[in-house]
Amino acid sequence: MMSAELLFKNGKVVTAESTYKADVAVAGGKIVEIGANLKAGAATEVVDCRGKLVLPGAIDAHTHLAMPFGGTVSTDDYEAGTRSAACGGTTTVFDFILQDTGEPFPDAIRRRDKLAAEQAVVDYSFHLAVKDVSGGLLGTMEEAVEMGVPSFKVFMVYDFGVTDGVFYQVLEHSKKIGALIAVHAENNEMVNFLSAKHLAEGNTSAWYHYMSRPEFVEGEADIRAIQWAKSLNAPLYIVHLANEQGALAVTAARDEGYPIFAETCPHYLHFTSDVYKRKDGINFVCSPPIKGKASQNALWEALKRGDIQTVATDHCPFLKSEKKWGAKDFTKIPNGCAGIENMYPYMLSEANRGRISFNKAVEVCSTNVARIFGCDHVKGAVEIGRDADIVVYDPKKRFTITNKAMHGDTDHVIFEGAELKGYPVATYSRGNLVYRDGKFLGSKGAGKFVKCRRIKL
Ligand code: DUC
Ligand code: ZN
Ligand code: ZN
Repeated sequence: MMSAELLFKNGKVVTAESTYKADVAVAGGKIVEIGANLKAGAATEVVDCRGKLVLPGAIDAHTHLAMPFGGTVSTDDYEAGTRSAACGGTTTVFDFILQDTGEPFPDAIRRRDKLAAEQAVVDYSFHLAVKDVSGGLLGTMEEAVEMGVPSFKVFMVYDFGVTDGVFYQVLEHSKKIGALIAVHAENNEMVNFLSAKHLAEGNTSAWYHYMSRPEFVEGEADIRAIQWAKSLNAPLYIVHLANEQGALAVTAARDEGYPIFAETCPHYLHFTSDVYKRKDGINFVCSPPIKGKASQNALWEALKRGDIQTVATDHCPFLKSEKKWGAKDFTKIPNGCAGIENMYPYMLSEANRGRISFNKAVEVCSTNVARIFGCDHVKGAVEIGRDADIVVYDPKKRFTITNKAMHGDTDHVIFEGAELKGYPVATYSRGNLVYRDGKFLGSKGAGKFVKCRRIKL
């Protein structure tokens, strides 16, 4: 064995498949050996992991950092967002780049990478949100794939959403170039109609955000998106799946053998639409909105069955003062919530309470994400040869989520007051300590771009 710089001793390693006692040795930022009774050299730093779990860092497949949206810019930039991520055990984030109209995709990557490279404290990669494929721009997708960004997202809603025709065209093209298309699925016409109707009737509170985008508005769009992907046998990844009808449609398509994948988020697993009746209901406004109990149950079941493969945050925080813009008109509330620091601790806590296994939490928060988005050669598991993105987790530690204890730049978290069983005590990014016992210890600009490979699903 090459001399280890770092040795995680006496912990229990958790992978997507198994849990076992072993030491983990790290050199040059990589995991170089895993086994019993590994010896430390004179210069090896030993991390005592007795009674702890040794986990791969989470990979957040869905963030919106410093994103212009809803009349403002999301609160966390690449520095604050990745700092918060690190303190919640997330060691890689996939951020969405919103293409400018007329902008070639490689230019969009370069534009955002300038910011991320300078600011990120943990590793990052991107998905490209497609606005415009006219005038030869479709052809620039391939260069983006070659640059290491093989995943693209289309929105079926918002002013930057695409037409059905563009969605289909992009799906068709993705097969030729080894890309994966992700979709934000909601029926735009229905959202616009129902929003206008509720406002005209004087129904202006956050509850009517949910009533304008109820279960079927998302479910119908999921079914339509799946239908098109099936017709092309193109892989499709549904982001932030939040409803039962969609979960059943994904399950049916997968049972038929189609490469359809789905992600959900902790807020859909933890809360129900009742939050929109709360006094602070505006703070929970995101799209798709949080749905009813039947949908929540369906998401957990699909996750357990493997029909939902990933959990991500859709981290898109706004300040309370910005959320208040919509206190008297739900359509003026910037859509999005913070979550980047809560995802892994929440899923691991649910595992610790017995709802899922720790292996499942690792699978959906890390291993599957790396595999689906083409970075499993370096990320997503405690395995020899992969980056030493490691979380030391104490299953006995109790933790209450408060905004005060978070490390981002926002002023509230929707999980305020949630009690977790177990919490990460340390996070390492490529072998460098970035978080320990409540304190951020990383540095701005240390995060590196993760070059993803062509998608093979
Ligand atoms: N939904 C949100 O709630 N925020 C960001 C973008 C999105 O689709
Ligand atoms: Zn979305
Ligand atoms: Zn999103």
